[in-house]
Parts: sequence; structure tokens; C-alpha cells
Amino acid sequence: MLTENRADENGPLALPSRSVAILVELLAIAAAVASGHLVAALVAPASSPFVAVGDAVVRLSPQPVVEFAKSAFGTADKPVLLAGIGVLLVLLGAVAGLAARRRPAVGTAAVAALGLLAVAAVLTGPVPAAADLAAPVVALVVGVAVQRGLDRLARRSGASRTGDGGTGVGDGVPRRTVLAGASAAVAAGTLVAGGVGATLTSSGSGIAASRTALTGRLAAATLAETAPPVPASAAFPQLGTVPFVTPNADFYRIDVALTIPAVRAEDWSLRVHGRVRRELVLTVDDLLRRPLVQRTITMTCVSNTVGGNLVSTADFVGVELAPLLLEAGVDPAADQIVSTSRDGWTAGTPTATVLEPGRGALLALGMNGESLPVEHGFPVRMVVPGLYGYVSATKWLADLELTTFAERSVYWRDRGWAERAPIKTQCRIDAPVGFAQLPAGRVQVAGVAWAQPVGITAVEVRADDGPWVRAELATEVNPNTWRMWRAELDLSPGSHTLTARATDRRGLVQTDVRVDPIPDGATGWPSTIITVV
Ligand SMILES: Nc1nc2c(c(=O)[nH]1)N[C@H]1C(S)=C(S)[C@@H](COP(=O)(O)O)O[C@H]1N2
Ligand SMILES: [Mo]
Repeated sequence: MLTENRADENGPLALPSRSVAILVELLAIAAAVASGHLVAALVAPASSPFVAVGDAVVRLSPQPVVEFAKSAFGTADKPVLLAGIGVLLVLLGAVAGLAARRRPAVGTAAVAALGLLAVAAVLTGPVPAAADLAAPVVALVVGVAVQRGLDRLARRSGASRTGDGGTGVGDGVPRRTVLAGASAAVAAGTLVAGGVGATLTSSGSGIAASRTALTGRLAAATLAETAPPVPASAAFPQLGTVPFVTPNADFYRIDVALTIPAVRAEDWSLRVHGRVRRELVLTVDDLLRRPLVQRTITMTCVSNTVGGNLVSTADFVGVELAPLLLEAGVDPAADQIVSTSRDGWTAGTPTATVLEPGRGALLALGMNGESLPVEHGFPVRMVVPGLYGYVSATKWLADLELTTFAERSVYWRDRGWAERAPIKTQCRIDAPVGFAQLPAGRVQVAGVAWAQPVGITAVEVRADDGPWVRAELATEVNPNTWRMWRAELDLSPGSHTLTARATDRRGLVQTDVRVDPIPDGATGWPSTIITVV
């Protein structure tokens, strides 16, 4: 290195070739991204420059763009966004590299600007913490250092090529060999850092081990309240209804997380603050020291269309949220609880609903006999029976602020959805499936209905414009869960439209008025067209 420095002081510098200039810039950007990814994996996965910028893009995108991305790419929207950012980086690197041939400062500035962009992305992020700065700052420093180092080598080797007829000697070492060696070293370092970072993040920086450990602790804990076992009479699987308790792998999933926030149970804490007498900070250990309750709850997404499947049921284990709030001493004026997830998503829940006697809102740690799956909010999420998920069910919970609806808005409210959203009474026909061909005679119809938190008291079915036939209801597990139903209809050959409607314990008959999910949940009767032959 010393010999090279001397050569730099004495030797002439020359314009690097176009391809070398582009290579230098791309290597600098790649090294920055990879080193940032590695540091993030060790410190705070969401602070990886690549991911943080992607998250910021999602955060700042106008709603129509997000909706378009979802409809165009479906669940591939996230990989598509990350790939798009990758392509942009390559194009930007190429342009900056070319510009840097004559003005080396441009190349350095481009890398520094990208680094600063990553810094800004984490700073404007959801729950900014000092540790989040480590990854983008390391990326910035590594990127600038690599860019300047390789750029200088490239200019020297260019000069030596013209000066020494292509062999280029600096104290015995061909300068192009030095450049090639340095580039290869940077590329190798980049691959290793990126690879190790990716492995650590995908193995979840110990998330899998943390989940297993928490599952064990939950299994060993004494529950203050257990959920009664779900009786076989609560479902009609032989008729084609979904199972009463949804296996975790089949539980519907909805979130705007670009990458699943990776928080180990050991590192998790929750701050309860705002309009409270006394701020609380709770760890998982703190939660496990409180009475643990087990409850079977049906969750529903406001985006569920009539007949849709964004509704699932699980046995949750967690601690009651209401006593926690009372402990913190909630200001009676604080009518909204804003919950924030580790990835910055927010939900606003009416304080009165959570404090309602018997509502049973939970900070959940367990789901169907294990700790929460990462995609369902590990280590801790909120679950409030009777409210759609977007106003209550925050996953990867990080923060609870007692505030007012007037003071603070939240993620989906900012995007045109309702401020408050109790679940609407609904039902679904699971069998027969649409366009089924069935033999004439008695046709078995079965499905589910839900009206959390009051429960279902009746379901009726009819064929075409015929009379409503009262369905047989399966055993009610509790009013916060769905209820299965079945009925028999005598059908003549031909095509028939089967329609169902539910009645809840308030006596409310499900309305036939069809409205879209936005702003506060779809209504209308589900129907299925079948043919009897
Ligand atoms: N952090 C976070 N939590 C979230 C969301 C989200 O986008 N981010 N979506 C909510 C919505 S709209 C619903 S319906 C439920 C879905 O929970 P599930 O994916 O476990 O079924 O999570 C809620 N919690
Ligand atoms: Mo939702």
C-alpha cells in the first residue's frame, strides 16, 4: 500500500475507461448495500439500507400507487419493489460512474447521497432508535471509502497503461493487477457481507430459536384462564365447512410489511405512554409474570368481500390489555389508543372498547399452541374481539400511545378508511362450491357466520326467490368466534342461486344492501350459483 501511495504522488493520473468507471461505482454501491445489510442483520434488521428505503417508498407512496401495485403484482408486490430498487441502483451507478470519469467528486457524491437517503429512511421510520443508524452510517462510510479507493486505483492504472505501454509497473506491481485485485477483493467482501447478512436475517437473527423458547415458556406457564376445548359439534367439516380453528399456516395474512420485522422475544419491549399518569415499559418477561389467558377468537379483515376468506379463528394466549391500561392510569379524555408496530404501521383503537367489561382485548403471545408465527406478529400483537384488524390487531407491537381521535390519525385512516370499524354481521356459504353440479333432491348447504362480539343466533338460506329456510346452527364456542351452520334444500333440476343471511344476538338481520369494503367493511348477502341435474 505504501508503495502504491508513493506511486500516486509521483505518477500521472489518467481517465479510467467507461467500463472501469461504471464498475468502480457499482462496486462501491454494492459494497455499501452489503455492509449495511450485514450490520443491520446484527443490530436491527429493518435498518438495512435496501429494506429501509423500500419501506420508506411504501410509506410515502400515494394510496392509488399502493393499490395498483397490489392489484398488478399481488403478493409479489414486495419482491417486485425490491427488484425495482435494485434496477434503479444499477442505472444510477452506471450514470454516476460515467459522470465521475471527468469529475471524480460526482462519483463520491452519488454514493454519499445514497447513504444519506438510507439514513433519512431509517430516521423517518416508524420507531426510530439510535441503533438503527448503525447500518446506514456504515453503508455510507464503506461506500465512500470503496468509491474513492477504487477510483484512485483506476486513474493510476489508466495512467500506467498509457505510460508503460500497458504493463504498468509501480515498484514491481502492475497497477492494473492492483486494480483488478482490489476490485475482486471488494466484490468478494460484498458477497460475503451480503450473504452473511441475508443468512442471519432469513434465519431471523435467532428468531427461530427465540420462537421455540417462547413456545416452551408458554407451554410451561400456568394459565389463569383456559379456553374450553372446541367440541366436535362446533363444525361440519364433513359437509365442507372450514375447520373451526384455523391452522396457523392457513390463517389469513394481511399487512403492509415489506419484510417481516424480526424482533427476538428477548429484545422486545412495549412502551405505554401519552395521556397516562404513569408510563409503562414492558418486556416479554413482564408479560409472562402477569395472568395469562387463553381465548378462541375469530379475526376478520375489513377488506374481506362478501363470501371472502379474510376471516380465521385461533386460540390465542396473552395478557389482558385493559388492566394494563388501568395500571398506567388512562386520562379519561384519551379516547384513542394508537398502537405502532416495529415497522411503523399504526392502528387506532377506541379506548372505551378495550376497557369495556368482558371485551377481552389481548396482548397476544401465543397462537394455536405455539408462539405467534413471525408473519402473525411475533413476539407480541394486539387482538381485540369485535373490531376489524386494521383498527385493532397490530402485529410486531412496539408502542401504545393513549391519545385522542382528534389528535392523531393512523395508517389506513390516512388512506380513506373509517376511524372506527366494528365488525359487521356476515356469513359465507362454504358448500356447495360455486358452479357445482349436484344430483337432484335434497342439497346440503353449509357455511360459517360471524358477528363478534355478540355472536350469531340464526342463519337462513334460500334458493332463488324461494322462502327462507332456517339453518341448523352448530354449537356456539363463544360470541367472539364464528359459528358454523347447515341446511337442506329440496331442489328441482336446473340452475339455482343459493343465498344466505345471518342474524346476530342483537336481533340484527344481515342487510342485503351491497357495499364495498372501503371505508368500513362490506355488506350484502353471499350467494352461490349451482346446477342440479
Ligand atoms: N404491523 C402491522 N399489523 C397489522 C397490519 C399491518 O399492516 N401491519 N394489518 C392489520 C390488518 S388490516 C389485519 S386484517 C390483521 C391481519 O392479521 P393476520 O395477518 O395475523 O391475519 O393485522 C393487522 N395488523
Ligand atoms: Mo385488515
